[in-house]
Amino acid sequence: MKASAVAPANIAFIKYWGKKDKVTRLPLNSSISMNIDAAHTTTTIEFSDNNSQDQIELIGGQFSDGEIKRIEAHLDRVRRIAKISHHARVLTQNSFPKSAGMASSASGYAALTIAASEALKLSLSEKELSILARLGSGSACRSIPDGYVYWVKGEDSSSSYAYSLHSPDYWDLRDIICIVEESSKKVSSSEGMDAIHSSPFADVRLKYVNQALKSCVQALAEKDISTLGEIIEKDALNMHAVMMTQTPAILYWNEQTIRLIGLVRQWRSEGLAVYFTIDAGPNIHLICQSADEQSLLQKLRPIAGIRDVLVGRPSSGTKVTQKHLF
Ligand code: 2P0
Repeated sequence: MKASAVAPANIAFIKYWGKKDKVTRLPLNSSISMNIDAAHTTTTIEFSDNNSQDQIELIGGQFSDGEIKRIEAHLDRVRRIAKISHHARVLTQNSFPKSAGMASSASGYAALTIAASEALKLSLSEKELSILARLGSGSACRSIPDGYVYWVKGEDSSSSYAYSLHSPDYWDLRDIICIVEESSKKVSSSEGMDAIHSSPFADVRLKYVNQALKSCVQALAEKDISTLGEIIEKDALNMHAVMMTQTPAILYWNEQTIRLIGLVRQWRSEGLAVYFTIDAGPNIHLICQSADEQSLLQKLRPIAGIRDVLVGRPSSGTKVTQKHLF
């Protein structure tokens, strides 16, 4: 009853912000993302009747008590499906340091879901695995299928899951992640998105997003970088406008974030097809085609205030691995 899995992080082109149901993490809107290889999580799990309690550890870091409780609740979901009561030993490693300010819940819950299902030989379909991962963390459902992914919001828990729109080698896009702050975020995305309806713009976002999803699917189908890039930027700004106008207001950006937004616009006016997106933190993701990667990296090199740069390539989804962490 032991298995390991490797899961990619994902970057959303159309964002998930807000839940219809907190318990089942049913989103208010569908979302679209790309799995990225630069940031991934490996998890090994072993269920055994020798364990008197779950033992959950992070290599090179420490889970908070709240994080441990949330992981145990996810193990309980898997145990209920398998109809067992064995406790588990779980060891997890992120390819990126916690200090990189990267979200790890998507890759974390995707890896945990696939490793646990494999260890218990649950024989779940990709759709069922995506649903199960979603119950751990919403965005984790998008890290299960390969490449470019659509998370359909669904009507209820059994119809809200993610599927692959395109394989990772369909289009060689890049997500150049500029780390501008290394501390973890002040307001967690779970906490932040629960207050979405306190923004007067929440309903405006939820109306606009349906057309944005359609346009994004079409731009991906046509491999149209300028249309796709504009949709990605517009959606990030739309989501941040909601965040900034919630009560309490959330401003995830810092001065480097704003500086880089300006530079992206300048570089674009000079002919470089680069676009930005920003998640629930100050780090900025630059989206471009592989042919522009080197010129972009060269432009980023002299900029003070960027602590680290990760180059994300499109990746497959979560896979079982034979490389166990213990
Ligand atoms: C996204 N985020 O679509 C958006 C953009 C953050 C900003 O999905 O409460 O950690 O675990 O379901 O999955 C982060 O949200 O939230 C997220 P929970 P999650 O990538």
